[in-house]
Amino acid sequence: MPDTLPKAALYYSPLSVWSAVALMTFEEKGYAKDEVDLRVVDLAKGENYNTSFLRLNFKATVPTLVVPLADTLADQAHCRYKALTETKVWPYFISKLVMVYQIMLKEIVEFLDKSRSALSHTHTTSSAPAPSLTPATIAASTICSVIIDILHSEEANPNHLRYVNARDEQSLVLLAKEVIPSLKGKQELLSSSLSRSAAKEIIVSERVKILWKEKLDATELLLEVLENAEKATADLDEKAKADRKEFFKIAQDAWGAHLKEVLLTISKEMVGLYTLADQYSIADLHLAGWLTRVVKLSGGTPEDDGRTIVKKLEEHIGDGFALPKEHVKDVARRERLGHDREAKLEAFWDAVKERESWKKVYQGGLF
Ligand SMILES: N[C@@H](CCC(=O)N[C@@H](CS)C(=O)NCC(=O)O)C(=O)O
Repeated sequence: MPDTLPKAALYYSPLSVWSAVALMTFEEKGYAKDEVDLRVVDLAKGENYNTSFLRLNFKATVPTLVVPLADTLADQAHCRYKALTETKVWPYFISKLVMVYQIMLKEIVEFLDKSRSALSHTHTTSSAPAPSLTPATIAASTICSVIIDILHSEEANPNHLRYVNARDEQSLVLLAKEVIPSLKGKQELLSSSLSRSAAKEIIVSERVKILWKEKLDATELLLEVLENAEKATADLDEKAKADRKEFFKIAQDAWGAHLKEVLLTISKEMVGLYTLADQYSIADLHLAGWLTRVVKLSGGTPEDDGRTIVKKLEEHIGDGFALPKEHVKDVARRERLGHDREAKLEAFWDAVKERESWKKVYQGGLF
């Protein structure tokens, strides 16, 4: 066999929520470092909109996992790859590279789970255990799907929550400082790509131009509001005033009714401690990444325990919101932490923080 066996490549961004989920899955499944090429896509520079990346994943999102197809090793002129572009099942555009192949829609997390098991270590150089993360029964699998679907719904969108994490003038100033640099990077890439295509320096399809234009418009709309953040509302012209009002309304909905509903549903569906009680599953990987982002946006720190993050989260949502308090069975931690876990997400946070996969991905801080 050639010593340059094609490897899977994970295109990811170090501060992206859903990339974190893919990285944690690698850890949980015990893959060795040399089993995947990690390739950084700098979202703050808009690298995900470069034509080379769009050829892999037209939705321009990370994580994107490019995996060699089974017959890559056959004696053929061209290597065959497919791109898995979702951390959950979702209809996706298949890249040009693989268009000729009939590809099953498989999500990255499930793919990574199934590709390494106790029985099949065929493509692995690691001897670490490979626990199954996929539930064994229909009932458990339904609970996992419900949780994963909610976390990937528009109401729960962790990136949206980040960009609208300001419901008053003071927090708008802080938000602007934090996100303007990356929005500008994206704006620069998108507008220069459009100009180069207009000047025929690069030839791209109509579909790519439409994507660039749509993303540029959305980025500029947000920038308009954020670049005015330092001004008091009274000093804004009528249009800027109306845009700010609209922004606060969207932020209020996202951090109010929408997030409350998401949190209540998660709390209802989870068995607790993890989604399926003691088994750490694919749903927990999604939840670990999502919750970490929401905790970070609510002012949480890596040192906070479950009790503290729930308090911070409830206060950040405001309006007297409280997660349902119910006894969660977690005898070991009760003894160690000295108190019972009350909310399911409190118990989940305390448990997930102790996992090597979480520690490794978030060792530099929450994001
Ligand atoms: N549905 C996709 C969503 C992936 C996604 O939204 N990724 C974000 C980073 S966490 C992204 O790539 N955003 C592109 C951008 O900001 O331009 C999945 O589940 O993987």
